[in-house]
Amino acid sequence: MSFENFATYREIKSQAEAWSQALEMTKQVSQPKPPDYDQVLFTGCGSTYYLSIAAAALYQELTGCVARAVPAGELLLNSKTVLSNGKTLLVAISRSGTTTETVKAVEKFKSEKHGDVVVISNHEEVLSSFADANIVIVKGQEVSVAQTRSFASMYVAASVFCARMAGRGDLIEAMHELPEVGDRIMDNYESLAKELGENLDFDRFYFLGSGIRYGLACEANLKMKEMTLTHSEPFHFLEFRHGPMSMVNGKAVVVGLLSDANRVYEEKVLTEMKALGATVTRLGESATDVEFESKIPESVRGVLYLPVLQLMAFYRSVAKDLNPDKPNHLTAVVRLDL
Ligand code: F1P
Repeated sequence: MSFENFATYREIKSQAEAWSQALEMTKQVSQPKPPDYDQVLFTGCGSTYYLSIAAAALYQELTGCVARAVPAGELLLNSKTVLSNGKTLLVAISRSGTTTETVKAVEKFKSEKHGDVVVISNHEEVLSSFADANIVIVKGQEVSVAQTRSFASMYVAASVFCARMAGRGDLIEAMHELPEVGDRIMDNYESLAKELGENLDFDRFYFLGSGIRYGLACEANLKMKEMTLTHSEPFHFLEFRHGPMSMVNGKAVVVGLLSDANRVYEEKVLTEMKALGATVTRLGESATDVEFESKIPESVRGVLYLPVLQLMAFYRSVAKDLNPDKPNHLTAVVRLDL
């Protein structure tokens, strides 16, 4: 069978060109000014909520300003738990630009005059009509339901947005290496992704990521669920010891999205899980099972964790005779009568 028959495979393998477009589009868009806002909120649904978690952590790390992520459904129905009386910058992220909760939440945010809106999407749709700054990466568009190329393109855009808000032109310059490194990683490690993905002795996956990587661990986890119907969960590294590690056995895979800064603490968790029988896979800049060797600053190379984990979920889906292009019960966009 040719894996190229699957849209998901083609979209994962071609994503680096969408990263390039994200970089160029986001550099050009007019930016809000950080001092104008008391807080920055990132919002989306499903994958784009996990992207919001990753982006909010990066925004606060780079700018020192308070930033939070909230599911669009929560911003719509429980806005008093996230909105303050001050002026808010809302970054609304959506592949389709038509997800009902996200559109309704942004519409309400604007009508109640809470602040300004930045939209990051792959389609110029109704969500973009509310944008004060609109970033649309059309090369991230995809036909499959589970987000892969789209997510990565919007994440690169969000990373550029955060770096620009922090005045870090140096980081944006370094990001130009990402597409080439991404393609090299896929060439070098697709076989590892296939080997792990096709091993159906594994029945549970845990994705560990801390700081700016936790949202990415959540997204990798969602790919595993959506494409393969496998029990999987994301955790912050040190959190995994506080109960969830009771699930570790010889059928478990523990995937570590390793940082440079806290590597010693993160490695210790993985070593302990290996001793409990887990198969451990490390992704990171160097001396890992998946080595980036990117020389790109840690804060803006997060997208590099994604392709191998997307491919691993893809190969497991096919090995289980599932169709990764059509995940169980799911549609590409959730439309509600709210
Ligand atoms: C949001 C979303 C996806 C999910 C699935 C259904 O879509 O929930 O995150 O993976 O594809 O739609 P969008 O608002 O990003 O278009």
